[in-house]
Amino acid sequence: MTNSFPEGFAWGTATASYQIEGAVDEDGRGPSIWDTFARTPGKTANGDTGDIACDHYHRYAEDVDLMASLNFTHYRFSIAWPRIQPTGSGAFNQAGFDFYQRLIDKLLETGVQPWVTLYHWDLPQPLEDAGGWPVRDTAERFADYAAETYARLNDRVQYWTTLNEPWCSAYLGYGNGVHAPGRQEPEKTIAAVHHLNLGHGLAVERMRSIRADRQLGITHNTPIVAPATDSPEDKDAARRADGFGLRMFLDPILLGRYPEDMLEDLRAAQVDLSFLKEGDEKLIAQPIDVLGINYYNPSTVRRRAEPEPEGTVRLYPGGGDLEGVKRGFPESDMGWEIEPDALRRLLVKIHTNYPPIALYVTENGMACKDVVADDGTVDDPDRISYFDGHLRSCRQAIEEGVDLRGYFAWTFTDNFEWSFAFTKRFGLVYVDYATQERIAKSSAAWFAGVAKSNALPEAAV
Ligand code: GBH
Repeated sequence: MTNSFPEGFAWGTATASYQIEGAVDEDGRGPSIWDTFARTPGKTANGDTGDIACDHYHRYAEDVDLMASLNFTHYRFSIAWPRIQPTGSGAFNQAGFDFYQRLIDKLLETGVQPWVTLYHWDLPQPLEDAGGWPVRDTAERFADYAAETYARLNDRVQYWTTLNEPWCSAYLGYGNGVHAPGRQEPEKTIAAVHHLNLGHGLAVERMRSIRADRQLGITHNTPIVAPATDSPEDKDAARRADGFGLRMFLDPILLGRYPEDMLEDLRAAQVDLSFLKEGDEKLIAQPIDVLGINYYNPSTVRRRAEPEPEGTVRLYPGGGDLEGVKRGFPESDMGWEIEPDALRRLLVKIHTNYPPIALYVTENGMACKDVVADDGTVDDPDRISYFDGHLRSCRQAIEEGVDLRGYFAWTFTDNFEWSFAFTKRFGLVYVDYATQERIAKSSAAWFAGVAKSNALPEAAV
């Protein structure tokens, strides 16, 4: 097998607005659910917020120069809805568009292709106050925002994805509440899933009618689930975890219908499905051009026979007996298991089970305990071997027929890691938050070599 990637393979890094931008009160930006959540005591590590983060709003030009110097061909970033439409409906904010215009101009000038994510979790707070994603109106509001943003920026941006990881928005936001808005109402999560799917479909329909020849799609963190044992109970647990995590999202978009076994389970768990209207599945199934997959770790589940521990908050309605277990793989600083081959299996599975679609790995990466050495450098060999292993896995998937067109490392610089705030580092570039100094880690140099040669080194790292 060759170590080269197909010609034109996209090499990028990915980021998200709230994790890097800071400048939360500038130029007319409104508050998002992440501002509110992060400012609520006890929700994030050390009570930290994204108020300043990497100060990317002011440092975007230097950041892009550094990115270009590392040979990246593409950059996946998200647009902050509350900069564009401060209250989530009604008036648009010109200064918000101006920032992204400047960023896009700078990218194109330096030869980096922009890839836009329209929603990476920063819902305008007034929309949450009106009910958030469990409410249908939020999907309509998202489509309005997406259409206007696309109308203004489609001239120079070829790649557009609607949502980043709606799994997180629905189940972490409204199920166990570890993400904004922090609600613990698992019975509402399926309404949130549906309205996220619907918002995606409505947005794609509107965007396509404005200009048809752009690459439109969505990014999912679909899990690759295995049962802990071969017992019928664990196999059924795996079916359900795969249903909640992968099929409730990919089936309506790519097959035009929700999985029947999941709808049956939900009805049996007394979940009110009246939000599902005639014709919705058709709206969700707009043709798309690209599917982004974010992958970090394998998932192994069992069916817990014992009752849930006191105080457990469920992720899924009727899912109290689903329990993740570890297989004994090495772990990242997040405590997530590392199994590069699972990425190959995930890509092959999607390729096998769904109609043909161009796939991109839109996130993959590892948190490490990075430290600055006395000579001012940051050496992160574990991250290099994580990337090397997962890229070999991608290479293998391509060999097996998967139409994989690109790979985005998570992430460019260390940044605000949601509820873990600044205690976890995922970057190729180290950030000293006291000074905002950027230091390219050894993984950045390694990646620059891969991107430049469009190939992996001969021997695995
Ligand atoms: C992504 O989410 C986000 O898009 C990005 O913003 C974020 O910074 C990045 O990843 C790193 O976290 O139950 O222990 O097996 C990642 C979504 C969902 C990945 C939960 C890990 C299971 C952990 N995550 N998942 S575990």
